Amino acid sequence: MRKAVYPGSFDPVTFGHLDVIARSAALVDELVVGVLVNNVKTPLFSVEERVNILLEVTKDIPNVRVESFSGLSVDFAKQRGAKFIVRGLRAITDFDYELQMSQTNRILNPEIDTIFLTTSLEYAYLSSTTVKEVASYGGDISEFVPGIVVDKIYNKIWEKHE
Ligand code: COD
Repeated sequence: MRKAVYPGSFDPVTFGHLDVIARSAALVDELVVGVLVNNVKTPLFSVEERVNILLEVTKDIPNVRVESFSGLSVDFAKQRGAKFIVRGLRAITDFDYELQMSQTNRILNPEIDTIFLTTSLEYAYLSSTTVKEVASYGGDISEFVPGIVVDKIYNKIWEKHE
């Protein structure tokens, strides 16, 4: 069985992430989307909330599983029997970071390779950070994230401002 993991923060998941999930799920038998637990960033959503949102928005893709994980992505991949880590590339700014991470991961575990999917043009500009910024000023984020996530983001931002 050909398996891959797609690790990330997904805080929140965007149409850009979902595009990478759908396209990479079509390349493998099973794709495990992994939400990192001990991320250094202060997240808007808890890990449990992010996992639940991802479960909801990927429910129509049968070979996608969603889990949280701690520690290294290569160890998560190995534990799940995956030979590939999937990452998305938007712009040259992603490239430096992603190249460094994939090469480090190859040294940590040479049996696990990273597959990069270039962003679809319509999502090339899109990041979780932009979504949070637009939402924090009350802007319309419906073009950026699935409908079921829109109100959750506004509510979270208002909660944090109270
Ligand atoms: N189009 C295409 N791809 C996109 C888009 C878009 N619009 N938006 C995001 N992506 C891609 C990103 O480029 C990334 O590849 C992936 O989706 C996830 O993005 P984020 O922002 O949700 O997640 P990151 O990049 O913050 O996740 C970082 C990890 C958690 C994967 C990383 O920190 C990690 O692996 N940590 C564990 C420790 C480890 O193993 N470190 C590596 C050794 S150096």
